[in-house]
Amino acid sequence: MSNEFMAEPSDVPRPGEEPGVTVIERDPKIDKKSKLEHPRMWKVIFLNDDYTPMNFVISVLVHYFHKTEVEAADIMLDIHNKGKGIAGVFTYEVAEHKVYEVMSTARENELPLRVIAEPED
Ligand code: TYC
Repeated sequence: MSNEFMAEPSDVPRPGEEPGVTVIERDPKIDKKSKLEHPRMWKVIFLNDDYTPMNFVISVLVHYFHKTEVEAADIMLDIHNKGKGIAGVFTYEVAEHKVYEVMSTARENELPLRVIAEPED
């Protein structure tokens, strides 16, 4: 249905054709999910091994990841039972720093604990 008040497609100014209007084209890479608006987050993942004492892992989770003793024990047991587990999710810089801190502490104590950072999907 059309009447005299309805614009024909050819009457509708296309973006950028209105006088005095400048359309800034949207970069499809800079949409709502873009890295600019939502920086990718990184999971800090502890890997299990046979030698690092359980108490050491718990204190690292309490000290560097601000877990309670109970939360830390749960996470540690999950890692122990499943092979790996997530200690937290952070921006790249923070995740990188956490990995560095934990690995340094582990090596100072001559322990083989491994911690990695992986991007979230
Ligand atoms: N499996 C270790 C033990 O039995 C404990 C452990 C837990 C080690 C988590 C590493 O990331 C780790 N002592």
